[in-house]
Amino acid sequence: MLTRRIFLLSSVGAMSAALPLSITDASAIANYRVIPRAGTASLLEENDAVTNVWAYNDTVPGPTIRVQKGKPVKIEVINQLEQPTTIHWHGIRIDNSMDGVANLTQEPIPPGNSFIYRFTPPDAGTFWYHPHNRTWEQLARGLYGSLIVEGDSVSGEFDRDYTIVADDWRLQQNGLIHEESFGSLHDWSHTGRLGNILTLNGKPYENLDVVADERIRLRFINTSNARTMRFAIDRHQPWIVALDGQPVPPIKTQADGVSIAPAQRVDLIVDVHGKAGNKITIVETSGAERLVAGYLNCKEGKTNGRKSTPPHLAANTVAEPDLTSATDLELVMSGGAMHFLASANFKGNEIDGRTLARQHKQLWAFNGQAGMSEDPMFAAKLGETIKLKLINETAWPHAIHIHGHHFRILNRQAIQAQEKPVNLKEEAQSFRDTILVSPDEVAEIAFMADNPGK
Ligand SMILES: [Cu+2]
Repeated sequence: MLTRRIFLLSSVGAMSAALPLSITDASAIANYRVIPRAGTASLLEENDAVTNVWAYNDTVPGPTIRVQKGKPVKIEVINQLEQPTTIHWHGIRIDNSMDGVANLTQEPIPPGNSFIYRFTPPDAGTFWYHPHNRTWEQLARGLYGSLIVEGDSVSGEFDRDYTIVADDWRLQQNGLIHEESFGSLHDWSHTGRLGNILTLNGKPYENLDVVADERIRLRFINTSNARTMRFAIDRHQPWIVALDGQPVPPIKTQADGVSIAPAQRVDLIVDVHGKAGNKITIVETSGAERLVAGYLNCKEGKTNGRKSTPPHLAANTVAEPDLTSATDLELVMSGGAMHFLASANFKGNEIDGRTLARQHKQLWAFNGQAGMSEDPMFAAKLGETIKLKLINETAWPHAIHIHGHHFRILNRQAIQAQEKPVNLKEEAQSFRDTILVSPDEVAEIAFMADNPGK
């Protein structure tokens, strides 16, 4: 009964508890309060076990933060976890002090303490938020939510606007989160923490109401730790209209859908074909088996019956990199299973790979450096264009994300045959904040360093 949305790892069993979220409306500033704490969620099917989670405001995903482009936001975070935490606002080109990276841009928020984040989102689009302290655990336990910045479309352009937050959870047979594997060196040295249970918006099967002939916007967000997912709408060929919150000219998706690496977002426009009573499946197609993840349920209703290509979303103002004066840099990724590090620099000393793994839990290196370096790996002047060659010498795909900036992808080489192309055509026309670099791939990105900080 569970098999349709279970990834091939093992299986499990679940249910839910959602408290109202606290949003207070002030005059000019959008005010939110976000409380991370332990709770439960119904990730499995009716009458199955409840799952122990950590959640923002007791819901998985956390509350949708919906704000306006160019309008200030204030978000109070009250940490009711037993661990220090922070929140990172992924994809928001934000003041560095508000970026939420523990021990780099702020001290982590201790248990029982609070922190106020203030920012003014410069871009309209689909973003998300999550902890940036022990992310490998806090994210996997359920701490994430969507952050929608409005202002890229006019009202009435789409009949509905749905956000679909996709996650894979690693659950045991009894429905509880598999805790023993947190920090597992095996996961860390291979492809990361993969889950076995897929949820959309924290539900076993998401059900979204639509009317036949409607034009709907679906904002997909991949909040999993490590799994690149691929989504398709059965018998439909949607348009991609934005990647990582930045608009692209509408491009039809491939027949098997659209690929979304961890932390990436894809906005789709779907013109719904169907009759009242039809259930249109949302399928996950990255594996050998198509997993049914949810449904668009066709209802009776009036339609606008649009047939044309959808309009472009309104562009954001992102500084174009100046390739004529760019500084060329390289980021070489090494280590991990299959190509373990011979040695790397760690906290100022060259240490052999075996000791790095056993004593320091360090398995990977950027440019021969394991963990964070004392000094910056690179420095840029304000307004300087950086051309960064991402060289993946490992046997594993890596999603690389630049904070506080969006970049152009200039080129990609040597994609292995078994890897499906990651929306190459669309990527070439977009700014992104996260790029999936496949094993043995070299990808070149460029951005203007216009947002000071670490
Ligand atoms: Cu980010």
